[in-house]
Amino acid sequence: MKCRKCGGTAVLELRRHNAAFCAPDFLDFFRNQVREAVRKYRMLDKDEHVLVAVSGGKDSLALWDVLLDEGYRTTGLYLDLGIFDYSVESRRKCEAFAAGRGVPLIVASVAEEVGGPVPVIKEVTRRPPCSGCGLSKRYLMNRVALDRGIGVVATGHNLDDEAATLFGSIAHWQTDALARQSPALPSTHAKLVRRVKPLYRLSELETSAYAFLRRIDYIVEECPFAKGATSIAHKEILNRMEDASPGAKHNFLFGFLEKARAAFERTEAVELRECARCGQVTTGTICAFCKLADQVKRTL
Ligand code: Q46
Ligand code: ZN
Repeated sequence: MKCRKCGGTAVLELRRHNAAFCAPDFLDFFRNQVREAVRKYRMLDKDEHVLVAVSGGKDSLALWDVLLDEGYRTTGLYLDLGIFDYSVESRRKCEAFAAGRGVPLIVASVAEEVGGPVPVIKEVTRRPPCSGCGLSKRYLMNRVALDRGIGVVATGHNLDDEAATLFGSIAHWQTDALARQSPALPSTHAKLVRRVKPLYRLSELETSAYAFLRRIDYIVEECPFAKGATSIAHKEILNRMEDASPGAKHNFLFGFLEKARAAFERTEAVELRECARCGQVTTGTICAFCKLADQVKRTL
């Protein structure tokens, strides 16, 4: 196998691109894909301060690594979900990464903010753990960014994540979710920061290869609650499609973004208000996060 760019020995074959790369040229390819994502969706300004949400996994740490390499001013945000050893270990990975690069890392604890960690939220609400966890993550990312005067949060969602989310939304025809599915979500209220996903063009395999070649020490284990999550089942279906026809995942996601997404965009604006309790944005009187925190505190 020869590198498509330099003709040297390739270390990685990317079937969907019908190409193989040596290590330096793969890293170049990877960075170019991130640059292209940022350019196409005008995700970030060069001198802008970026809050990078890190979980300790390969994707988010690879994202932080590329953004630092590209010269962005970044601060990491680790949300401690309180999920047993998984959270202890993943926090360690983020702290070690930040210390190694000499970059700031903010740690916020779900248990402190909500009144209980994710496993307790799951018991109290009797809902799937990812429901309370996802809600808390979205809320805290936005609030921490606002509190620090940072206008944009970057997350490590990759092509596989985005394609699986799209698959799930289509399977249930969740038109609101389809309207929101985008590599870059603009701010629609003074208290909502922008959200961007600069890795949306890169597959899970590619982020793993990048993290490996850059010697990033990340947590390999998945969150214990990820097992049995429907998103994993959707990823498996998409992987089978990809095996049979390389590029299928890419075509599925990119075809939607380019040809179909606009059809789901809402015409009438949703009225956004400020939560009577915490001041964050909501469509009701009290936001979903404050309601969740109330429920947890009442039960404990
Ligand atoms: S951390 Fe939280 Fe994920 Fe674990 S509980 Fe679900 S949402 S799976 S990315
Ligand atoms: Zn609130």
